[in-house]
Amino acid sequence: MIRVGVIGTGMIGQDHIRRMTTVLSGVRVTAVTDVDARVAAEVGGRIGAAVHATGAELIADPQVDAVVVCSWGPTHEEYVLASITAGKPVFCEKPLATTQEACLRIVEAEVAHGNRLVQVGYMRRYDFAYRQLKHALDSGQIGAPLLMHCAHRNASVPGHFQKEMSITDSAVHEIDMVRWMFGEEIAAVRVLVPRRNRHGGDLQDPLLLILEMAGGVLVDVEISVNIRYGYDIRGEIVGEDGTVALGVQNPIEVRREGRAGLPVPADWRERFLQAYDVEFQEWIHALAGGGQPLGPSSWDGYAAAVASDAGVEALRSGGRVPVVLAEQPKLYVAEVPA
Ligand code: NAD
Ligand code: ISE
Repeated sequence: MIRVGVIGTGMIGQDHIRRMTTVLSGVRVTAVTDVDARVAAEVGGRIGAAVHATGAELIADPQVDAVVVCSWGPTHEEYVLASITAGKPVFCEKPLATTQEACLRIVEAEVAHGNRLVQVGYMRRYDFAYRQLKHALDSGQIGAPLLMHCAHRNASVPGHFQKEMSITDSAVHEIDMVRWMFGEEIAAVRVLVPRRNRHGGDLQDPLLLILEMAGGVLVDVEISVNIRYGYDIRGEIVGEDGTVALGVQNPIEVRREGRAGLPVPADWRERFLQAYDVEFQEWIHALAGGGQPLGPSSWDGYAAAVASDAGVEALRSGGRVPVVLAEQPKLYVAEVPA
């Protein structure tokens, strides 16, 4: 039984606590903390977990074997580094940290530790449909890939969402996904800016990212954060001999009042429900018996941060921004990209 402490009991923190408490096996949430002490006490009380005043206290708790970080992005570095110092495995929600420099400090700390402790929450790698897409690509049935078209549409975003976050918070999922899908790094990023959606207030919404893969595949990503009708994630790969796309995700069709329709998920919790379950169950299995995490690593978190920083720079400059990575430490060589 892996005993987990959760830092940050907001939206995704509570969702991961629910799955670790009521869905998955081999895991127990023994401690929680949040800067909002009221919400931490409420969540901890509900599941009978210890409620700590700080993340540092939670990481030091002998009843915590592994840490899950679900607080805001700018706080991730501190908690991931503290977990590495304590020698405890840490699952960190994306992004690993909000700057590439911070991600590199995490990589260096893990390399100094000597073995993998960190996994980053890039859950699309665990989604059944994305796994099928990758399987179809790898089997060669559509031939060599040329292009990928993606759309990442959020119904709405919170008031504190800033225009760069369309890249650093949302498109970062496609950035990680394409590295995994094509098994190669992103070479450069461009951002095109269409007419602004009137529902987006001051946000520049939507955006179109163009990712150039090292091998020449071009990926376009529409990022919309005020699409209103629901949460819609799309992907289609164009190959020399055919195409393969994410299919319709919903298992039911509703017919009423002369129309047939497919319900659209409200948000990421609904669309990626099973992906998060698989992601966490595989993480727990990997840790059981003292093993290392096998999912997205701190190197993946760093590589995604470099490409997302390039995207932010491309948004500001309007130009093509190359993605230049540090030398990859041996610790990660065998596994990245898959
Ligand atoms: P949220 O605002 O609902 O929750 C974050 C919680 O962290 C809040 O309760 C806040 O009080 C707490 N917090 C902030 N600073 C803290 C600190 N220093 N120590 C302890 N607690 C602190 O946000 P959310 O939507 O749950 O997002 C949290 C993280 O999860 C973000 O990094 C976000 O990018 C990521 N996320 C990932 C996915 C995914 O699909 N993988 C989806 C949503 C969010
Ligand atoms: C959110 O933080 C997530 O990670 C979701 O998966 C993503 O779709 C959304 O755009 C982000 O804001």
